[in-house]
Amino acid sequence: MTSQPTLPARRLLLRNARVAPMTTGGTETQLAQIATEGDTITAVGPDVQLEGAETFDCQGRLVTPGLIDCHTHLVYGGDRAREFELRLEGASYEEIAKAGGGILSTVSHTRAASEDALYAQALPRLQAFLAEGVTTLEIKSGYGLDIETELKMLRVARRLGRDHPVTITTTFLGAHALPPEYKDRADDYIDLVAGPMMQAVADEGLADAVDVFCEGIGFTPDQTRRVFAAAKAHNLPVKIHAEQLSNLSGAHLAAAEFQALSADHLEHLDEAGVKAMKAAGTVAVLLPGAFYFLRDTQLPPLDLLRQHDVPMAVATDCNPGSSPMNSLVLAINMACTLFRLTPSEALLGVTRHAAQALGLADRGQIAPGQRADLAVWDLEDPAQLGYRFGINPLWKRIWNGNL
Ligand code: DI6
Ligand code: FE
Repeated sequence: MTSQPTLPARRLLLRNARVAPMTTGGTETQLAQIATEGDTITAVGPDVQLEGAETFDCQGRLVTPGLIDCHTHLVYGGDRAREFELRLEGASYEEIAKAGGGILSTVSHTRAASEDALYAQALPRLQAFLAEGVTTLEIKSGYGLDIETELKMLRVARRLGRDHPVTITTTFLGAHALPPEYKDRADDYIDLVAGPMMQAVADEGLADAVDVFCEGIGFTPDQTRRVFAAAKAHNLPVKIHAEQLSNLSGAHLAAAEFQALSADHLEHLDEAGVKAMKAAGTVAVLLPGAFYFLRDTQLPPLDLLRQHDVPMAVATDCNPGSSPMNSLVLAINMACTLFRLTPSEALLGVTRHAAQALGLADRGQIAPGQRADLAVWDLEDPAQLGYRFGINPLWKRIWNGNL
């Protein structure tokens, strides 16, 4: 997230913008003018004017905050199409992982790739997100699992952010899987992750947060705790992959003990976990793409999350194994069709709540003081955003006050 390109300050007045209310209540929109100065929204309302501004007529089109994808593994080497075939022949995601495929197959491709090659492979994926109105995107490491390759992945992510009109945030996910050289020595590997690996990441300022895959095929709650304690010592906020395939109460641990920004996946989350998340302000990040692609049948506990008023974000989980999806607009559709989110819940999920899942208070809403990151859609109603799929409804994208 550091070192954004500094672009010249600019005054922009978006006229006749159809603005969604951004509450869970409804989808009723209002026509408004939006003024931006430099990188900031300065006024929103029916009568707003801005002297000397470049004026831009939205002609009644829907304007939302720029979309935020708060959970991706966008940087990786190779693909896993062969594994997809194996799953179609009956193998499960967990069986493939246990046989040394899965994440570890991507690890060998990522280790073998140069920094430039990784960058080149990630580029079309990033461009697909930008073309659909994404203005902030999180990228995790976790396909290196050694110091050198974890740093390489995070450097590529930072470089993508420096070179493109988007805010990239980075998350260190050294505890994603056990690398082959540490077979049967998971605790030793956690020593490396929580010790020298995290130190190296922190020394270069390469991570904005720390994540752990807490799962039967990942790491135990105790191992997770050790990584999070180290993150805390480095002043890095934490996030967790939890309750995706089983319930290890990882979300509870992350929320209650470490005030996690978010707990992600959550198909097997129970009420104790939901309550702990509410108490800590931890966002529930829903990943319908992984649910879809793994043909999961266990739904996250949506009614409990609603009942306890836990903010819900929606993200792609863009990764080569469980969610090779490069469209946050499609994730909105899947959140509605598969998880029965309302269109306004889904919109909040890719804006305000996604910002909260990244610990960013300066974006995700159309309001004075927020960053001038906006998406103008060739649509009139927020419900249309999640309704049609396979066509890109973006009309214009504004990042940092620039069209
Ligand atoms: N859960 C996921 O959905 C991704 N990582 C994780 O911990 C999948 C990673 C992969 O299969 O490559
Ligand atoms: Fe993930």
